[in-house]
Amino acid sequence: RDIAYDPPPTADALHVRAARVLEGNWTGASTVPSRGLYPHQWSWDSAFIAVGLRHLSPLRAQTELETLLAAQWGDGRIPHIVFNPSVPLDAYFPSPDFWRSSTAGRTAGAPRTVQTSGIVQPPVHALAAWLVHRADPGLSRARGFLERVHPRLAAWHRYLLHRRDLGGAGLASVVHPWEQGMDNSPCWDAPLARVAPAPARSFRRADLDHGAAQDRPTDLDYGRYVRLAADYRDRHYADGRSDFAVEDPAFNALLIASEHALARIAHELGATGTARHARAERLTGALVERLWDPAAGMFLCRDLCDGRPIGERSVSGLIPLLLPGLPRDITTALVGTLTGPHFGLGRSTRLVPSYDLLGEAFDPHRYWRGPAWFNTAWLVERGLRAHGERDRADALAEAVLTSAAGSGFAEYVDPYTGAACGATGFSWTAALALDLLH
Ligand code: 9YW
Repeated sequence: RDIAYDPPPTADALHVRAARVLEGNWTGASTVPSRGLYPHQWSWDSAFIAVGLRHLSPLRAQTELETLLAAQWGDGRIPHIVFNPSVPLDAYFPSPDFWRSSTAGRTAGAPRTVQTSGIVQPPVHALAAWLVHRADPGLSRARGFLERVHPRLAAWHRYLLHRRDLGGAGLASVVHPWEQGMDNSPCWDAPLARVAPAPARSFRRADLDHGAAQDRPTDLDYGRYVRLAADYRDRHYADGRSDFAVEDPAFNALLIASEHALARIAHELGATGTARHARAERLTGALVERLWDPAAGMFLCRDLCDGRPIGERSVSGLIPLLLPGLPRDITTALVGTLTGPHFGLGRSTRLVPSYDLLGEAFDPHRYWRGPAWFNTAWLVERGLRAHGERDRADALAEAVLTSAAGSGFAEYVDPYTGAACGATGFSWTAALALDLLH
């Protein structure tokens, strides 16, 4: 090895290392979140990945989103997983033979040629598509990228705003913890307690082959995830009454941010986009009306089964900071909560913990019950910047870069120490660090 021409990898700049992670996780048409743990295509992962990929290859970023959208169902839903047929069935649970999309999902219009899950994930896609377009508008126009994705993104939002308005107030609901993306958040403890778990012997968790059990959801959590997903499948993925139905602040804030992005996409394609911007503003009003909690100084989830707010503080309730149309008193309160004792940003923590530092269920290592994640940090960073909190945004961006690099692009980190948890070489960590470098 000639040191002058082949320096050791640790000496490489952050962007080279991040690019290498994304290169290694690219399958030819999309990117896996993590080679070992998550070997298929995940919906909101792909959106975040595209946001970073646009700096390396706008073409690959467009392809990432196009591959996902090609698996869209006839009713408009974008499935949370698109399965790679060349990966063995036992590499990930629940596998295609659990979801049975092409048969159980037929009435909802599941595709015939590709296998998918039947639940969804947060709608970050229109926002990602707009950012990807902006990275290289010439290429985007030459390929007709926005023309092709626009109708699919519009159908996706229509699905969420109609079939998933289970509370009747205009907001979209999630019917499974995996849909909101923060699987074992303490917010789900109370609503999940009503769900009879599937027996642990009835399935085999593949995630434990790759992750430490104490950093992952428990077997009891998994039993309930399996029960809810199997019941939904057995109802042929029809939307309506469900044992688990929650209005979540982050899910809806991302829908609103994406609605604004869709307005910009429509405008680029020659429409005015005014109606979409107006709808986004109406949804922002509904979000405040339904989920803002002045005493907590943040947004809370609402459990539709009993109609009550869920009294747990999750990072989800800070993500609406992303929205341009929030009243000033709310953004001020959100920044206060973010930097106060419950989340400690800039005081005891450098990245945003996923859950209340003072909460009874707080655990700095267990998945979405305390650790800091990079996608939520990226969203909060955008929110801070959008509302003029430049110094705080700069500090958070810097913390993302140092923690991403220092942890080997970990899936999540201890919010106090930045120590790596879960998988390393994680795609959205690399992608979003790349985005913050630009
Ligand atoms: C699962 C892929 C997904 C993320 C989720 C995260 C986890 C577990 O991994 O889900 O089996 O789907 O909670 O947000 O999209 O990275």
